[in-house]
Amino acid sequence: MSGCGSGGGVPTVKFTKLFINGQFVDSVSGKRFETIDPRTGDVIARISEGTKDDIDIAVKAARQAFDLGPWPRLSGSERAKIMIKWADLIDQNVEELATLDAIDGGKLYHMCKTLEVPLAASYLRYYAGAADKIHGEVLKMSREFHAYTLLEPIGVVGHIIPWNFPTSMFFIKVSPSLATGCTMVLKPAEQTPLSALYCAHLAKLAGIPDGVLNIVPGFGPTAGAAISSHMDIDKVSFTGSTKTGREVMQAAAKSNLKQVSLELGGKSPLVIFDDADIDKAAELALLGIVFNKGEVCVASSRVFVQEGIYDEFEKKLVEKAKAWIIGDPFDPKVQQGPQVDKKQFEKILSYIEHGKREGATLLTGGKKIGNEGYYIEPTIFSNIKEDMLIAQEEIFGPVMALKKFKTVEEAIKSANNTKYGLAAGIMTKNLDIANTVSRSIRAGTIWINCYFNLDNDVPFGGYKMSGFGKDYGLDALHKYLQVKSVITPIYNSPW
Ligand code: TXE
Repeated sequence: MSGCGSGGGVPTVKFTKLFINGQFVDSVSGKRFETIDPRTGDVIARISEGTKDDIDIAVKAARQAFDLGPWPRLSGSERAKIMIKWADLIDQNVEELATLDAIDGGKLYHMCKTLEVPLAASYLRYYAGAADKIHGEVLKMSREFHAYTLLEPIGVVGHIIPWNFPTSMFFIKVSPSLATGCTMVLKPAEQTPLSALYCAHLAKLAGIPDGVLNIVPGFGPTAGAAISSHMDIDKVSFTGSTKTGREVMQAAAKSNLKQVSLELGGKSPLVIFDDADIDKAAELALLGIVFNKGEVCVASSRVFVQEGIYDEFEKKLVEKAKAWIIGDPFDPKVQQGPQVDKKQFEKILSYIEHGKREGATLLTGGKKIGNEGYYIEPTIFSNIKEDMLIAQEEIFGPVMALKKFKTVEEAIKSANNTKYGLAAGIMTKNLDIANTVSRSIRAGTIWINCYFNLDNDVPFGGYKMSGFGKDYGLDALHKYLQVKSVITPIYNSPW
């Protein structure tokens, strides 16, 4: 580790203030909040706390930058040049950013350094590549008129993001909105504000004009709610819980009817058929629930296994879960760090207690580890009933609900037995089953014989109560664009 100056201890944090109009500034109230190291519960830094007054100032800066500033008026390729410079700076600062996310969010340092932070830079480059290819259509009208459409940036965007993937989530929101020429105010989650502020510093170095990107750390009911109810924000792009997503949408409706896109929770099924490779299936099922300590919206928290391989699968899954290495996320041997904070830690433990009380069989795990920090064992429940809380609610921790099934029809019914529809996995070598099941599950992403694989070009987002509006891919650009139709007569018409 380097840069932030940590050897796994508490780093010196360079940026702790709000970033508004290109400057790091104190909040209007002067208040600060503590961000916590989940390995120990110790304070890492005290961060300026943004509230409604700060959001108002940030929105003014973003509005000015949109109405009068260069960003929306630059050509796509000029915007792209600056975005690519920012991506290069992300790559050059990969260790600092990985350190900040690891210490702030309990995430594996090595995973952040080799995967998440480089992916963040790749989002910037992907959307930089799209910035000069955003155009409308020429339309043929029925009479002697012709029309064309312009795709215009929607204006000032409010991004509200969660804590589970702080750097990559930041860029999956910011990159397409920058490419379209929007300006923005982003509120990082209160648990993980450090990397967002560091990225703001790099944005300034890259040449993102003042006011285009404003970062206001703070809490949901104050700073977050001020974004969703603001009269001068044109669009809110939110990732977080279904409960808060509903509040964001209500606030948008009650204020200026700003457009809303929501990427919300999930209870994603992984369905494993008799012909699947049992070893691979057990490995994938475990990874599906313990990757990033289960703090993943697409975690495979419900696993359905066909009866012919169930017993062997269960045995292998439990063996693998017992061998999973939990500990300090800076240790390269460790596979799972602490949960993000005390609130999530207690929430997960209470779901585990609920599962036991409801009568599910605890196959392995179920306990916290040690007396310091927020570590939880990979936990697997079998013999679940589908109406149990642990089979219905998003736990957002390393807790799996496992169930045996007999037929394809039963598997489809079980997979769809949830209010969510974010993702699903299928494991089979049978093409007919793969095709039938992938078309029958109501979810935005289906993985066949793989899990978690996302890519820049592949749209991602929910069905049902997992939200609407896609991140990733060219689809994401359309969240930040609006279509204007321009109509003109071909020759001088009397009307
Ligand atoms: O989420 P919130 P929390 C799920 C997961 C987790 C649960 C609670 O199940 O256990 O949500 O986590 C901001 N107006 N997911 O409490 O509240 C908040 O400050 C506007 C799934 O952290 O949704 C943060 O920036 N904003 C998810 C962001 O919303 C508000 C990722 C997310 O917080 C607000 C995270 C309000 N009234 C949690 N209240 C996923 N889809 O990946 C809070 N916020």
